[in-house]
Amino acid sequence: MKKTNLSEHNAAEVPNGAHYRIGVVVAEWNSDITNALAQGALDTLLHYGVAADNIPIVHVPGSFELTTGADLMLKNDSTLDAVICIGCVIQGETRHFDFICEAVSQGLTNVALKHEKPVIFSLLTTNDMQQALDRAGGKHGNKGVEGAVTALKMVAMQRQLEQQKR
Ligand code: RBF
Repeated sequence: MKKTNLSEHNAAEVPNGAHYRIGVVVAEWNSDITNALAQGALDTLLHYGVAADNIPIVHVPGSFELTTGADLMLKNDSTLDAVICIGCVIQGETRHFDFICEAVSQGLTNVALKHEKPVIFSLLTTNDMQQALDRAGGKHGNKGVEGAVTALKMVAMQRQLEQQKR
């Protein structure tokens, strides 16, 4: 599947989230972008039936801290089914781009494996601010929407596997 728009998805394939509890960690760096991504994720989770009370949200200073934020959320709330991590790193504006992107992608993978829960990478890694705007509700959709749909699908997948366990 190749998508041209991050918000694009087949609603019929998205599980109902009425009994799911999904945390969201939002980085404050580039907050105009990350708040738009968080709103996209929140609206999508609500749309697919997740109760507002079952969407705890925490903020961390920057994308580098998403790993710790996700780890602490999962450690302190065993009822969480998944965590969506939202950030925006812009290459033209940071020499740390490669370090941060590498650390976050590796870090979130480790957190997911440690807690055995889906941890979703909703991190925009763009060359410039315009590319970020295009993916935070602009012409390429909203990566927060994609993250929410991914979380719902992953929780359903995990529950299905657990039910079929033998
Ligand atoms: N955090 C982001 O989420 N996006 C960025 O584009 C970003 N650029 C940074 C550039 C520099 C030079 C530094 C020092 C930090 C940057 N951070 C950024 C913050 C980083 O994720 C983290 O919060 C801080 O390094 C503190 O650990």
